[in-house]
Amino acid sequence: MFSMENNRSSDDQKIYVTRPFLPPLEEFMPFLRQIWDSKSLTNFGPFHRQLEERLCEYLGVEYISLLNNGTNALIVALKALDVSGEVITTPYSFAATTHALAWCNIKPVFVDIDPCTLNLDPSKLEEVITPQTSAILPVHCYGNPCDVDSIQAIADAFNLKVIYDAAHAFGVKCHCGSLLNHGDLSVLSFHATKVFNTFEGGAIISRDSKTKERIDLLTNFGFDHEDNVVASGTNAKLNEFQAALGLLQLDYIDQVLSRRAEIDARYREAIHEIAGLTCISKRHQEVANYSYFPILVEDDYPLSRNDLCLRLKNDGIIARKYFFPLISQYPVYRDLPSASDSRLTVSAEAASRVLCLPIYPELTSSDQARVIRLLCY
Ligand code: T4K
Repeated sequence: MFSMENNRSSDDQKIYVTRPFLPPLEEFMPFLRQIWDSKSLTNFGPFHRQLEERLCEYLGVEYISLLNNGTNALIVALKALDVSGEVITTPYSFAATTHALAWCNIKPVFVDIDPCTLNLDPSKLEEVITPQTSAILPVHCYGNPCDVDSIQAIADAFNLKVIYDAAHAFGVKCHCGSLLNHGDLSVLSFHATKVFNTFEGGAIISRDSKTKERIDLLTNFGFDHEDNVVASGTNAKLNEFQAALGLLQLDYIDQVLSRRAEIDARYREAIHEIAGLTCISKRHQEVANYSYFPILVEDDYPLSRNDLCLRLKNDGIIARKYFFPLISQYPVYRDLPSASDSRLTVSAEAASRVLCLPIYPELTSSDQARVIRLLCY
């Protein structure tokens, strides 16, 4: 069997927060040959359609649309549902979550997070809803499910749409099956740094065929057929090279996830013994994807978070502060009334303490031991 641990080039001594998984190159060559022979390169070609079918089956969802990245997928999702006015979202995420709103001329309204899951706190949603609020944009941060039932109950009560930024949540299952079936739409990222990658890529999961059709149309300039443009769409299509890579990646996804699970378990065991470091709890989760390994550096740890990050860096270990700074602290958003630090204390605390440790299938056991040794004091 193909060994994940031996797939790393020997001259690369650095340990990164993540490394993309790539299947053996020779297995990709027949796909390339087919693309070369058919000259079908993009615009919903045969590999694109096959990948949609296989992903629906693998993820346990009914409709999926493939796009060229997760950010465009968020923007298209917002456009597809005609979201406007104000949208409630989390400041504790990657820039793309809020930037997607800004690109649609929507005002972000930041709400604080739950201290256990680091996801949007449903108990704080109601107080910020105004007549202008049209949707909620929560993030399943690190692949940990949001409290989807509470969020849906509020959305139903106030007639709001829910679009989940599920960029980290490929393959995650909650109490009732695929997490991606919650809300009106869920958005995935297939970026190189993600559990499942197509170099760049993304997807939108929808609940009915009409919505999928609208998403596909918006992804392709708004064409409904060659003589008719019915909406001001964009070009956000995934090409055949990337779709083919996705098909091959799917053959390895179970191996990728089980190697990630081993690494996750080993970190948890080790960190349990280290005073001052805590792991994020896995609530609301039946099947995890181990997409990140965040730890929180507490006051009783001998180093600050930044000093621990530096200590690792000095040894060639590139951990990352996902997500510091908060999006609400970016100069472009910090003047919004909802961005005030006093309203976002849990988020600020998490952002000041979090450090994501290296986790990826080719992280060797000895490299992981090196990381753990440096955490111990
Ligand atoms: N929503 C959420 C919640 C997200 O986290 C993201 C993306 C999005 C939406 C948007 O989805 P996309 O539009 O990206 O599909 C990275 C990724 O670029 C970004 O996709 C991701 N979230 C974010 C959390 O992380 P950076 O700027 O930290 O990536 P970078 O280039 O520093 O890479 C991190 C490490 O990964 C490097 O130190 C080494 C390794 N790496 C990276 C790349 C790109 C490789 O080994 N090879 C590579 O090709 O943002």
